[in-house]
Amino acid sequence: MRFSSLLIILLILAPYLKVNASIECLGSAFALSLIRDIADIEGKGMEHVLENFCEHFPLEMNEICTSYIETYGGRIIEKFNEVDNPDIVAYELGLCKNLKCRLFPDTAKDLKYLSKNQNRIKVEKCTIDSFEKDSKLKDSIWEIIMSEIKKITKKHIPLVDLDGDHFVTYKTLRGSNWRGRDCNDLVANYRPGIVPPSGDIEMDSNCNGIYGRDENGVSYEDKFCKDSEPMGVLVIGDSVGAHFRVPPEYFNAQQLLDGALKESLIPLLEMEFDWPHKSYGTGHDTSYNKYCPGDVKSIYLEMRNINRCNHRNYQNLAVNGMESKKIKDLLSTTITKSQEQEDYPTLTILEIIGNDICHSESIEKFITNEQFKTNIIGFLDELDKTVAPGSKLMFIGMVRGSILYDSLHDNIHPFGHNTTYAEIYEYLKCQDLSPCPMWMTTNKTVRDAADAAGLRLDKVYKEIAHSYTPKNFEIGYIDFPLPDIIDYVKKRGEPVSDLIEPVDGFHPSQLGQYLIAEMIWKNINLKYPTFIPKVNPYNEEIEKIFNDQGGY
Ligand SMILES: *[C@@H]1O[C@H](CO)[C@@H](O)[C@H](O)[C@H]1NC(C)=O
Ligand SMILES: *[C@@H]1O[C@H](CO)[C@@H](O)[C@H](O)[C@H]1NC(C)=O
Ligand SMILES: [Ca+2]
Ligand SMILES: [Ca+2]
Repeated sequence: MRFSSLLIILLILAPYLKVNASIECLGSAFALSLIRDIADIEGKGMEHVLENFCEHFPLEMNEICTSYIETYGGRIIEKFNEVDNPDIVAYELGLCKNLKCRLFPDTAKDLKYLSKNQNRIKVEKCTIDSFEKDSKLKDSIWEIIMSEIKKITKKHIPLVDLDGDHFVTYKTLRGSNWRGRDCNDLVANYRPGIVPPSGDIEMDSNCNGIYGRDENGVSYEDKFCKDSEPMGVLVIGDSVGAHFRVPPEYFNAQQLLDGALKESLIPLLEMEFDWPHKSYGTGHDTSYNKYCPGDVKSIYLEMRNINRCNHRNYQNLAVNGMESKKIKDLLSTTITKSQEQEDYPTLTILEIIGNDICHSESIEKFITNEQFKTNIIGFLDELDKTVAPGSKLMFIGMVRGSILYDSLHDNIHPFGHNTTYAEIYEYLKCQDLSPCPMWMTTNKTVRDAADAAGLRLDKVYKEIAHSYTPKNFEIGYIDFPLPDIIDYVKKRGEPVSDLIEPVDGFHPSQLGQYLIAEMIWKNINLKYPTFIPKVNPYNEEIEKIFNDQGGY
């Protein structure tokens, strides 16, 4: 049996949204549905469920959870005696301001209740800003969680960074899962990506694990790396680049009771629900993780295969919801080229495949070519001041997002209750909470118009790639390889839905990420062979002497 989780929708939407009345309503309806489902499974009554409910959440959330249950518990039990539908209970508790947007079907009991109370119950759409706190609670659970997420994610740089070089020794909180692990967190210029100032004879300065000298006194950095054309990978992107994923385990009763939420929620919050260490751009963590299983392949790993001197030279600056007008700011969170510090060149991937289109108010108001061009050029000007000479930049085109609807609309969402993706998309739109109303919609006119806008912006990229002449890098363009990877899984007889994250019905899955890496790498080699440095003939020797080069 499957059921929903209290935080689930919040989790999906947190990176995109402000706290408002809709999210309170949505979260409450899901929470109530969870309570009802547990009661069904356990058969010990609602009171028993409420008493133990907060145990399923991380300790850090115990206080908030308990105060919620104390405030609403009695009324929840009372209302569930009268109706079955969580939407109606949430409304009657004052957590939803109207009953227009409905996720759950009515039973006969619900219909009778609705007709009896029809004069009182409002069904018109509420306005977004009519959010009112329950006076009995200090803050709403949503506000607290959102403010925690904001604290962590505001600047997208590591939380504690002793030398302020943006590279650190812990993994989460924008740490080494995002940018290669620092090998000296006390010296600002010792970090991944630098040209070692004195051959790393004494110690490793660029964190690639290569240092010391051979029996003839020649520095290993000089011998193995100096003339090997080292190159780092920099990902400037959106939630696809960051690899956003909410584990579907959160919807499974047994796994939830086994502690799925309890053990994974806090670390995942610290990661902004992203998995950059398993992403197509900067993936490097090939260890098994039950909350994100599947093989890892990435542009970084390919660059490291070519040349082991590139070990740990990756930076993932992608941010969920990123769009063209904000990409320039991302560069301020990376290292800047300075006179004293020479860096190796970088292969930058610019991948913002849809938020410029998703966030449009209507199909008449898509971003114009001129605006998009201004945004991209603004970024390029900044990039030219940031990367070392000899760098490369690869534009990745826009997604034709209608493929999401075409592949998923009739499938049942992991949330269960016989709810299809099409119904979830429409429900989110009704609540004004859809992360991408232009593609997550049953309206084909809108989906097609969004595809056309993407095609138009791809042309702008191509034009810029031709006409813009930076000092420090060359520009290439390749399409977002979704059609290629769809072909690939179809040929293997697998469902296209395997490529998409089950919970949000929107982002590429681990398999999707893997195949995106494979296709992007293939296409760069095919169309821009000069962008890829040569293979380092010393790779085997490096491996022999330095093993895993310090790992990650
Ligand atoms: C699920 O919904 C469909 C369409 O509304 C219906 O035909 C089907 O019987 C439902 N299945 C279950 C198990 O409720
Ligand atoms: C679909 O969207 C278009 C454009 O916004 C609109 O004109 C049309 O009425 C919509 N169709 C439906 C069935 O809602
Ligand atoms: Ca540091
Ligand atoms: Ca080194």
